Amino acid sequence: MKEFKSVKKLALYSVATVLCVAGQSAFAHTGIRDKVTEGVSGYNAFTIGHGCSTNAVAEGTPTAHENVIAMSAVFPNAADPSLAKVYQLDAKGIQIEPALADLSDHIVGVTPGVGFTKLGVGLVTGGGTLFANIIPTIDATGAIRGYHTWAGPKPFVSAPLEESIVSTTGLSPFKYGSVQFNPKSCAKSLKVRVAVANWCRQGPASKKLADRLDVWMGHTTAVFKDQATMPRDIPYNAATEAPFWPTMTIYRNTTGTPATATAAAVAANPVPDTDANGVACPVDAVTGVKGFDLAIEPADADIDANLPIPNAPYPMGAPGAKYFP
Ligand SMILES: [Cu+2]
Repeated sequence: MKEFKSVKKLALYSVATVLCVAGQSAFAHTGIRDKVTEGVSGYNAFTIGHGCSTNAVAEGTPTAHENVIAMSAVFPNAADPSLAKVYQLDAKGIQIEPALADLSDHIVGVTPGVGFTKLGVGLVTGGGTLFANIIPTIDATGAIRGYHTWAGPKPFVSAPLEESIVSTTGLSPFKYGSVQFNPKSCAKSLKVRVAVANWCRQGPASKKLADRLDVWMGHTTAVFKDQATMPRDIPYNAATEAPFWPTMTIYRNTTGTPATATAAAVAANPVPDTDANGVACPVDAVTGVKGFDLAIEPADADIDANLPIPNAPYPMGAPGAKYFP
């Protein structure tokens, strides 16, 4: 099944896997390239740092990775707030229960009872996409909730992300909108967690193989329940540690931005002493930094509905047999 790897190739793999262990960020597990600042829209990308392998070998052990042949993503930007989970994080990044109902206290333009539609996700369908074939996931409101993208042969022929030849990083780009923190919110950042799946094998025959896909999110769901395909074999305990998610962190612009030759100055939006309800914003005892971090992630029902690549003709879905489940 797995071809023989030369010593030279193994050396390359060990460089990649060392990076994996070191950071869980750049060039490691699938992540998101850039952190962003509030009030700024732009282009970002998922970083596909390596292909699929089984969790039976610990991350960091030199091993062959299967080529990535398809990828899908689900953003936490549904209009229905029950399709996302919003958490305040403690100083160690641990999510505080219960989850918040929505982001209306913290993000400008988000109204109570409505989801994070302000994220402004947009599609990039040409000019350096990961694969030639890409279809957006569009909800009833016309919003882009994520996308599915795959290597040919249909309808356009394109190559997989070659991991069996040399360790490499693929970039799958997307657009994001301008997000503004409410001046009366204590939040100093918002971690936008995105569910991502990289497929390396296609069709029902691959279902028993642990290297058929990598699912990049913090926990299993009813559909994505195989721990061997998750970031690691042991489930995260959300009460004691921060789970791994591909994350785009949006930082509050607490200091403001001076004018440049091409842009006007941006006023500071400092974390206030107290929030809209008169509750004091927390100050970190060690760093003296005021405010807390928030995280938003797609809920299980949203992930299970939109992360699998549907079996339908282009442009409604990927051609051929279902990739997963
Ligand atoms: Cu990794």
